[in-house]
Amino acid sequence: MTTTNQALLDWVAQTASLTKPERIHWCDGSEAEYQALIRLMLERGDLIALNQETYPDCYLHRSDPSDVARVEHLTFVCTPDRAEAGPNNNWMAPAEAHVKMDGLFAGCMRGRTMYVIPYCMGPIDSPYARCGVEITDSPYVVANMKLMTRMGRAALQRIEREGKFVRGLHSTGDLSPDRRFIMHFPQELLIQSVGSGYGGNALLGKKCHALRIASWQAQSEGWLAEHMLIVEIESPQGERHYLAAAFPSACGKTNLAMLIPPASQAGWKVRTIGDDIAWLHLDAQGQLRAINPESGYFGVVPGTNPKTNRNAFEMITHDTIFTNVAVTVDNEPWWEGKDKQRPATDWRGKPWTGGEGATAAHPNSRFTVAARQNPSYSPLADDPAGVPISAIIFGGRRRELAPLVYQARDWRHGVLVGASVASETTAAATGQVGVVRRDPMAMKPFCGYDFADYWAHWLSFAGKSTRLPKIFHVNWFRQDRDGNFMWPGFGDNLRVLRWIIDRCEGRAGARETAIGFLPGPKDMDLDGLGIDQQVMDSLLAVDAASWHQELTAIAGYFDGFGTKIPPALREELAGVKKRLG
Ligand code: SAT
Ligand code: MN
Repeated sequence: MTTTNQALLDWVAQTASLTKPERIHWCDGSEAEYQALIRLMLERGDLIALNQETYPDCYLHRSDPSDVARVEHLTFVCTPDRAEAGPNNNWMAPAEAHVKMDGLFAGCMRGRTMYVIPYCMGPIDSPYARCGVEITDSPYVVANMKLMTRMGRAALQRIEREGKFVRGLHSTGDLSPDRRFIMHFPQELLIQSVGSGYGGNALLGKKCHALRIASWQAQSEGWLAEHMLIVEIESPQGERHYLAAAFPSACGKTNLAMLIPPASQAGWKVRTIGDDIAWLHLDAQGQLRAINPESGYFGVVPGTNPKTNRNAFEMITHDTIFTNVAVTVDNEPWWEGKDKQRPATDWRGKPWTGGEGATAAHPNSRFTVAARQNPSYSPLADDPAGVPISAIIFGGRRRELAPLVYQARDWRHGVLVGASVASETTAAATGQVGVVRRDPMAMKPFCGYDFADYWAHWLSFAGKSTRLPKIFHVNWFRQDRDGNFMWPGFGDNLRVLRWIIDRCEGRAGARETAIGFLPGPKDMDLDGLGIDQQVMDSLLAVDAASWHQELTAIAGYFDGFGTKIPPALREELAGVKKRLG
């Protein structure tokens, strides 16, 4: 396979002369190609076959122990003007970054195969979809891209039709953290990543393209590229709604997107459109529509079981690549929260000995699986027109303060709600876990330009449509004094989603507070939940003193963006303060 696109041919030739691969393989995206890659990786020891009777076509990849998560401190946005990247990004001048990366790429593919992966983010025939080409020397990356994107021949044909594509160059290099960089050149529609083979660092279609570069394109073209799941909810009467929800990595997007209604919610159906990324466009009628640019999931494994997420549990029993899980004596994958078994080896392949605080599976261990394997998969995920969004939900992981749910007063206030999201850090990125940090719209690690400009872009939608989705904030993670979760979460989150939908339809009551609208005691269906009224009251309380502190923290955070902060956000903040009294 090769191409008629001259720019692509030239780039492949230039890249080959820089990186010196032994051979070049153009990926066609076929099943035969995938199987050949799996065989190659099995031979090389890059993959280990799991129990093929109980887990057919499932494999385990153990990454380098120093390479187990995204590396935000080594991720850069390289714009000519530093101010374009903003205080929310690490910045490097493009010329300097190019010299550095060319040095690291020089000869890095000697003795290796260079894979050329044409891919399409979004349904191939969607006007909202965008293409890219990733060049990589990692067969593991190719196999993951096959499961997670529409890659190969059809994508290449679209590239040849359109001429435009995002370029992504990746090499695992020597996997040394000292020589690891993930660089973005938004003006050049170029990504360069070296020194990591893991997830968002290496699968360049995902966070690098579909969020950092796409958010940049979206700003200039009038749409939104967001870190959001997309879920379809159907009532017992057949009424369908589509919700988009932004939570930081490892805060339950996949679980919410695959929610299984509990017995008390008989007749409700939940289907998954996407679990991580949404591209949102206004249509000619002013309706915001979403597509999921991906076609597979790269989900957190630990905690997945039939109670927390039966759909995910079932979909990862075949044709799945596991990364950094533990293994049982029966050669089945194992992770914390799976079952009562004791693993034989940990994620590094060492005999499992347990020990204080140790986990057998890495906390950021992942499954890679095609979306079609999900029992709750919605065929609308392949609809070129996307789905109409009724509500946008922001959320974070917060032990205290943020109530279970509240509704923003209007779009402008909703942008403030999104911009002030804070969440406890998780194992999805290297660094300390459990510290509260600001993570606006759950995009802190993913917005490819200055947050102040990004918020201005969000605000601009208020002038473009009178039919915008309603905006909400949720927090499933409130804890009591003893550290117990106060809200059951998982399937019971449907009760909250139902209130959200009813608010969108103008059929649910609410009580107005300083921070927005919250459900009153009778406004949410709590039948059969068995939760104490006292606990509910505290889940839905707005404590003025704590919120004053929060507003001060938000104002301080905004100060970090200097004079670029849109005045509307300051006004909204002042409004909340005034209402708090
Ligand atoms: O490593 S990824 O960026 O793909 C997963 C995540 O952090 O959301
Ligand atoms: Mn994510």
